[in-house]
Amino acid sequence: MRDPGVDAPFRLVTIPFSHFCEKARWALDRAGVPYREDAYLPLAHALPALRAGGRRSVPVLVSRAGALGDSTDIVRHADAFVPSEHALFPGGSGALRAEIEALEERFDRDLGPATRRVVYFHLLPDDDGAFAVMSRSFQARAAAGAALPFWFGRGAFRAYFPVARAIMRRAMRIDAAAAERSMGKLRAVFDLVNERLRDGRPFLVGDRLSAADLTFAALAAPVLAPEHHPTPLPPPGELPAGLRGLVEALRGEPAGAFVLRLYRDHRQHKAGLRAAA
Ligand SMILES: N[C@@H](CCC(=O)N[C@@H](CS)C(=O)NCC(=O)O)C(=O)O
Repeated sequence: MRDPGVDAPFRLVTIPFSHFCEKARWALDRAGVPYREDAYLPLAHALPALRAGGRRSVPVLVSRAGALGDSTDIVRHADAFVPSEHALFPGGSGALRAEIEALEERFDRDLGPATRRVVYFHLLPDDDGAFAVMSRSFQARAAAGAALPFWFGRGAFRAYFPVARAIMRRAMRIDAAAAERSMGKLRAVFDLVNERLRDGRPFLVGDRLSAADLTFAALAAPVLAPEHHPTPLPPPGELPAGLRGLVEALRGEPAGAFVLRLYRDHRQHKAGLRAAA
């Protein structure tokens, strides 16, 4: 397990179950960059994110050199720590790199907000279930060394949860009409990825894992519940019926199977590529 000590040169401000945070975390873990995760609840994250030098959103990566407040910038930064043959962005300005950047951008813009809204739409009505999922993600990150808010205890989080839930619903426009629009965007991105994978290629671009693969997997994970995720959703059988049906259907598509494979085969680097190289 990585050393999450207070002396770690990097600090990552997160909401532990956020998929944009997972995207950044995956790139950092893979690169073997030592960081301490500071995990916050939605809404409670905004002030620490701003104070850290980012915007209101997480992830924010803080180092002595400054702050990076966007997951794509963090992935690029992590890439500087890995040998070039393992880089998520190939060097130079070739066609391969442009293709990876275009896909990453599309996933960030369309897929990330869509999966978030669709999952919250299904999960939030079940007060106890939603609380259990979020609470478990904090515990999973704490077990991996993350620092939790000082007031994080079962009682305090439970009391705060309905307030957070109501504000999340309003801030992210989580209602049936918006969820339906998001399903359309999700569908279009899955169609694009299914089409790309149709020829049996192992990765979306080129012959090794790239930022396009990692971004697709991290941002699609909330609708696929990969077993090897560091803050896993419950298995499909324990999810609300609407979400269970969606997870099962998407897992049956090439794009869904691809994400489960990436999590199984590429998310478990304990020591990081830098140490392994
Ligand atoms: N473009 C940003 C998006 C990050 C993002 O949407 N983060 C969400 C959590 S999944 C967030 O912090 N939302 C709360 C807010 O914006 O106040 C990135 O790639 O880092």
